[in-house]
Amino acid sequence: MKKIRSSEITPEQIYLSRRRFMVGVGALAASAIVAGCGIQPKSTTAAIAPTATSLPPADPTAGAAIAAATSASPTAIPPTATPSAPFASAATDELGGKLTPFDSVVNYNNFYEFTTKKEKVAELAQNWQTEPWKVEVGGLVRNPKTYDIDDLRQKFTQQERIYRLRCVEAWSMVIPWMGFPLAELLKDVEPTADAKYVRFEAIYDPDNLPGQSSPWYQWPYIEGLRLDEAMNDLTILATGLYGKNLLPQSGAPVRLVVPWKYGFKSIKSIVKIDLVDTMPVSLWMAAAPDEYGFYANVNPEVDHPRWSQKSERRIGKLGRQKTLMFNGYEEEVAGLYSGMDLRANF
Ligand SMILES: Nc1nc2c(c(=O)[nH]1)N[C@H]1C(S)=C(S)[C@@H](COP(=O)(O)O)O[C@H]1N2
Ligand SMILES: [Mo]
Repeated sequence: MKKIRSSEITPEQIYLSRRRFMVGVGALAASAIVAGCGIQPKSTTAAIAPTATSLPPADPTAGAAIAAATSASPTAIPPTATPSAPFASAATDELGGKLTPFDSVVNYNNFYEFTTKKEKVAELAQNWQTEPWKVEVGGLVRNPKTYDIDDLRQKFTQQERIYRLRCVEAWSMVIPWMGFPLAELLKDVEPTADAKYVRFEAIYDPDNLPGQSSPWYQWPYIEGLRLDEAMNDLTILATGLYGKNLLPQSGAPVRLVVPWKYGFKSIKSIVKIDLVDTMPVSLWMAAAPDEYGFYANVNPEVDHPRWSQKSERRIGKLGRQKTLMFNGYEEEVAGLYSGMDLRANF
């Protein structure tokens, strides 16, 4: 299916504003117009269901995780956590994908610091204390800084952006995030000319994070981006979703969101960000280097060694839909990879 450029089908005003953070009712009403154009990707009948999770083959819980993935409706929603009013039913992403219901977003999670069972994360994480919280930003910068979570919320204007999240396990959601461009934080610390990559480190707290007793992974969770990827306008640090601060299961109090890459790049509960000159080794690269590369760009043409990446299951919808190159963000990010072999650099 040829992707219809949103510039062809949306009023100019929406086109121009669609990549900005959207705040409040006006912006969401505007997105509803896009939904009316009916440009949601068609589902495909030739879908190949993944037969395993992203876990390294040795992990004994892999089968259980995929069984859980297909089972019943979510539970354990904290009563105080209902979404705020502007997020009424009609909002969509720019390709017409409906928002994934809040209850699903906060009850179907990958957060291996707690458990590999997606339906159990919310319950296990519900009393985890994520404040006070500090994020240390340093490495190859002129101006290293430690930010309190409140600094991050106040110094950088918090706005909203609706993104698709595509897990490497071939399921996806549409989530209205709240946050700010990572580029703003990086400019604040002033990377030196030697800085080529950004390395992210999540919290290490084995007393309170039961999954960190698992010998299958090297904790803490680490991720990385090339500096130009990190500076891209789509890359955000998220502090909330559905207009509320992040709940623990979503990576409170601050996480990365890189919408054109598989979900595992979007590291949760970050405590440290370093500018570095060599490519960081992520937790997933260390765990299974043949299955998880550094780039992890969503790419329907490059299968996972154990399953197809051509289609995906949108949480809350029946059937499957085609996976789009760079998760649908090709216009914005393809230029970052021109001349690169995306099979070799998977
Ligand atoms: N610290 C940390 N971050 C993480 C993970 C994790 O296990 N630990 N899982 C990743 C994976 S595989 C996905 S798909 C997304 C899931 O985000 P969500 O639960 O908010 O949908 O978080 C990513 N970030
Ligand atoms: Mo994932």
